[in-house]
Amino acid sequence: MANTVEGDSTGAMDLARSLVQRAERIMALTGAGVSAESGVPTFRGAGGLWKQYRAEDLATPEAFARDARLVWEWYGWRRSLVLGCAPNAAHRALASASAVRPAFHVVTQNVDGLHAVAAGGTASLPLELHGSLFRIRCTACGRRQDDRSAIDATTTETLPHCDTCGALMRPDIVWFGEPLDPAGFGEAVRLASAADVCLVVGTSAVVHPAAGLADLTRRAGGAIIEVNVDSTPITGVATAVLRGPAAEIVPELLRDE
Ligand code: BJW
Ligand code: ZN
Repeated sequence: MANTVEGDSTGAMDLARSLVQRAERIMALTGAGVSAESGVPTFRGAGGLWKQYRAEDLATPEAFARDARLVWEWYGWRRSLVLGCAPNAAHRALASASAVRPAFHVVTQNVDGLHAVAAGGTASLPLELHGSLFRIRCTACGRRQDDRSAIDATTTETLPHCDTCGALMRPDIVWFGEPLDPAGFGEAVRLASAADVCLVVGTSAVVHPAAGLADLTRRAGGAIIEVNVDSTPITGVATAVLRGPAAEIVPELLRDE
C-alpha cells in the first residue's frame, strides 16, 4: 500500500509514534505473539503443536465430546506452562498506557491472563475475547468458577467436576465454531469502530471474528499500526508496520517523550 510505512526504520516508528501521540482513542488488539517472549508458545508458529495436535484439532466442542481427557490434558499442560511465565515488557507497556490514558483499551485473544497480571490492581483490565485458561464452566448447568489448580487427566473421573450438579467441567474458553460472548465482542466492536488507532500486536489475524476488528477502525477513518515479526493479512492495510518482537517494539512505541 502506498501509505504504508514498513520495516524497523526510523520512519515507520516515527509515523507510528506520532499517530499514537495524536490519537485520543486507542484500541490495542493482541494475540499470542505478545506473550511469545514470556515463553508462551504461539499457535501457528514453531512450538505451536502439542504432541502431534494443532489447536484446530483440540479446541473444538467435537474434540471435547470425543475425548475430554485428551483435551483436558492439553489444557493442564498449558495451564502449568503459563503459571511459570511472567508478563513481558510489551504487556507492561500496554498496561501502563491503559492505566494512564482513559481511552486506551487492551482487547486480547489470549487466554493466558498475562495482560491482567501486568495490569495488577488497576481498573483498566483487558477484555479477553476468547476466555481464560484459569476459569472453568459446567457442561450441564453452566456454572463458572476460577480455577488455577493442576489438572489430573488420568481418567475422565479425575477431571474437574461441578460442585453443584456433578457434571463434567470444561475450560471456559471459546472453541472453534462457538460464539464469542456477545457483550464482550459488542464492546470490542464499539471500541474498534470508535478508535483513532487500532494497534495490532502479535496476531496472525486469521481467526475470526477477532481478525476483523482492525478493519472496523480503518473503515471508520482510523489508522492501523501493526507490530509483528512477520507479515499477516493486516499488513497490507496498515498505516504503519513495525517489524520486530513485541517486547522491544511496543515499549518504544508507547514510551513518553
Ligand atoms: C510475534 C512474536 C513476537 C510471534 N512479537 N509478534 C472462514 C472465514 C471466517 C471465519 C471462519 C472461516 N472458517 C471457520 C471460521 C470460523 C472460525 C475461524 O476464524 N477459523 C479460522 C481458523 C479460519 N472462528 C470461530 O470458530 C470463532 N467463532 C465463530 O466464528 O462463531 C460463529 C458462531 C456464531 C453463532 C453461533 C455459533 C458460532 C471462534 C474462534 C475461537 C478461537 N479460539 C482459539 C483457540 C482457543 C483455544 C485455546 O486458546 O485454548 O483462540 S484459536 C487460537 O487462535 C486461539 C487464539 O486466540 C486465536 C488467534 O491466534 P493468534 O493469537 O493470532 O496466534 P497465532 O499463533 O496464530 O499468531 C501469532 C502471531 O504472533 C504470528 O503472526 C507471529 O508472526 C506473531 N509473533 N512471535 C510479535 N515476539
Ligand atoms: Zn453444574
